[in-house]
Amino acid sequence: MSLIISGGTVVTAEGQFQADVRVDGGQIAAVGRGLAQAGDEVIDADGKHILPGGIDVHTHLSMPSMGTVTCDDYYTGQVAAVMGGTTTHLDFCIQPKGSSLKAALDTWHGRARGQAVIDYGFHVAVTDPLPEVLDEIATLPDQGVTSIKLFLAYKDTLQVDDTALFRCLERARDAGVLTLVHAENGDAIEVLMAEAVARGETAPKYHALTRPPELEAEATGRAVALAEVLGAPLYIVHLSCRPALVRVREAQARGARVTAETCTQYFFFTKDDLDRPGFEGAKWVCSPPPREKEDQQALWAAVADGTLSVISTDHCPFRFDSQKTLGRDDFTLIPNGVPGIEERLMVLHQAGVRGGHFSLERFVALTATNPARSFGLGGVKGSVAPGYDADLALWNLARPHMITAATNHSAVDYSLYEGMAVQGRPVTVLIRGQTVMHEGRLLAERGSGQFLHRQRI
Ligand code: DUC
Ligand code: ZN
Ligand code: ZN
Ligand code: ZN
Repeated sequence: MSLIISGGTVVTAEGQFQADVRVDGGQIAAVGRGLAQAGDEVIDADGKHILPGGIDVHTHLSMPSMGTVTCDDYYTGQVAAVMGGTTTHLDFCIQPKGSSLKAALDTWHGRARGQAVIDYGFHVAVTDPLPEVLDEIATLPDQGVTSIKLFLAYKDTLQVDDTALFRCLERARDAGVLTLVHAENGDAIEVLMAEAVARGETAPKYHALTRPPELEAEATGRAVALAEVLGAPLYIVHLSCRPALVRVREAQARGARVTAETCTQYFFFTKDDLDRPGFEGAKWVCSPPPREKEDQQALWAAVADGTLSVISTDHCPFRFDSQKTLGRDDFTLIPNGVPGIEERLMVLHQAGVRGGHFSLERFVALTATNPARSFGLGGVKGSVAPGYDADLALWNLARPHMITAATNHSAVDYSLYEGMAVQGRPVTVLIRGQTVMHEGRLLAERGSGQFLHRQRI
């Protein structure tokens, strides 16, 4: 007996068409007209759009940072994800200094095991590039991990120097591993932050003012140059501004193996949001910070023209009532990060598709198909086609919904999109053919999410 999802409009990166979807053994067996046979279990998708489940390749669940830990664990963060139509995420496993990458991965596996309700994988952030750690990069693909991340900011905690970046790019290239870079010049930022604090400039807005776009562009250009010399693949995370975009576009025109993502929040907010009354602006403190209106316009154009191929969240939630407050008297102590794993698809559908910036097909490409292909999940996740996992989000594109923290599922106590009205939301979500969400009810069993062994890049 098969499962048939009948009568909906299938949407892929390439097109949309009326079709049934036949699911056997958790995978899509066929997509076409009139697939239902006697005895099949049928889900009626009449009037619904059948999208591949969203893939969010940039999240931070249960991550220790700046004296606290992100407030979503693998359960709450993934429940929030699935409620918003996301069925796979890639999370950052951070190497504690002195530790092996293997030990760090073991810790992260321990956090996810028994908790997960969606499928997941890990990138490893290399923070301490000891010789034996560099050697370990070649062993990562056998552990199912085919991406590493390097921070060029967060001096004295996460930041690595150019020697480490260059060596890691080289080792990663040889191992079939993609190198991700957080591109901001952490040395210059450190000086600007110290000078601001010395002048008594301690409010949240100074977070944005001490991280100017030029310092993102500089670090982006530097990472691009090192990768180009090596012929190594490079992926710039959370690109936020026009000057950094220019570096990526130029590199791509030269034929460099450079891809980049932006994150939802950079389309919606500006540095002025950090200057909201009182301490409210702390809710928007993330790095890079929200920029200017012109940057938003540049990002919309870049996701439409292909310069940027992925939109992720950088979901890094800290509670406003008890965690952001660590920086009440000094913006440099505000934990960096914003939530968004539940809102991503709904607000991007609203502003991106309804707002006329890109098609529904491009929305699917940016939020599911391209992320899968870029991160070693091509042919497995991210499309509605035979052979793919049956990770499907049935959307009612006419359904109105108001975004509010009160009905969100994350453990965080605010939403950046509070009060935003959207039309269109996922109403049923399947993972490997199992219904895991229906009409806002969680149907997944805790622990049913699987770790994904990703292919070499
Ligand atoms: N930026 C954030 O805002 N949070 C997590 C890490 C990062 O680079
Ligand atoms: Zn019907
Ligand atoms: Zn980052
Ligand atoms: Zn991040």
